[in-house]
Amino acid sequence: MTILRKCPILVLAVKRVVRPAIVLAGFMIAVLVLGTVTSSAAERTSNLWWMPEVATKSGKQIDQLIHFIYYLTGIVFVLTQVVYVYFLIKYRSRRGVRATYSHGNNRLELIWTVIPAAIFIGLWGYSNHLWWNVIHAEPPADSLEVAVTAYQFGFSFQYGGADGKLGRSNVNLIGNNNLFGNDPNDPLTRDNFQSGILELPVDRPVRLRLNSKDVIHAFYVPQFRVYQDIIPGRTIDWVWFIPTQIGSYQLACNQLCGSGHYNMKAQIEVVSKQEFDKWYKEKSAPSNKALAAR
Ligand SMILES: [Cu+2]
Repeated sequence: MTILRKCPILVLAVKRVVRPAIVLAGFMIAVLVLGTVTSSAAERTSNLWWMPEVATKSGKQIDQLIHFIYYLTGIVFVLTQVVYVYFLIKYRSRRGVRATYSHGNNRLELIWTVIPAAIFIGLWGYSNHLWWNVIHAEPPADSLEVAVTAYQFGFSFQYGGADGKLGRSNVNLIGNNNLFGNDPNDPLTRDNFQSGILELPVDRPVRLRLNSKDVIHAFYVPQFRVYQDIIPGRTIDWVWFIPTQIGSYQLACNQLCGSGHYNMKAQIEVVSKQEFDKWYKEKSAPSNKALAAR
C-alpha cells in the first residue's frame, strides 16, 4: 500500500477513474435490482437448467429436433476440441525437431465437408417437414376456436358460445366497443362470450384467431413451444396446437410494446374435458353473456 501511495499517477488513477467507476457500477446495479423487483413473471421452480416442460403435442416434436441438434453439436464440439488439444501437444515446438509443411489431404477434406453438408441438408429437410406439416398443417375440423385480442397491456379471449363458432370478424371493426372485430351482420357472432383467462380442454386441438388492437404484440407460451407475433391490421388464424398436460401456464407478450409491456400477461388453464364443458356452459349462459358484454 505504501508503494501505491508513493506513486502519484496511481493515486490520480484511483481518484479519477476507479472510484467514479465503482460509484457508477453501484448506481447501475441499484437501478437493475429496482427494475427487476417491480416486474413479475411466472416463477420457474423446477427444471431450471433446461427448457420448461413441454405441454403440447407439436412441442414434443420440436423438442426432439432441438435435442438432436443439441447433442449432435455437443458431441462434435467435444471431439474437435479433443483432437485440437491432442495436436497442440503432439506437434508442440521442441528442440531439434524441424517443422514440416503439409499441403493437406484431399480425401480427408472431402470427408469432413460431405458429412456436415449431408447432416445440414437432413436437418433442413426435417425442420421444413416440422414447420409445414406439423406447425402449419391445416388444423383439425373439431378444433376449439378461440379469438385472442392483444392490447396495451393485456389479452382478452373470446369463445364461440353455444354453437361453438366465432363467426366472421374484420380487423377494421376492432375498437374499444368491439375488441374482437366481430361482424354484427353475422348471426354466429351473437352468442360469443368473452373471458379474461384462456381456458382450454386437454387433448383437444385449439385454433387461435389472433388480433391486435393497437401495436405489435406476441402470443408466447414457452411450455407450448408456441410463439407468434400479433400484428395490428391483420388477423392471424393459422396458430393451433393440442395441449397435452393439465395445469396452469402463463401467456406472455414477447414484443416490447410500451411502458407496461413487462406486465402484459394472461393466465392459461388447461383442464379436463368435463371441467372445460362445465366452465363453457356457465360462460355461455345468457346472464353471464350480458356481464361479459359490458
Ligand atoms: Cu404486448
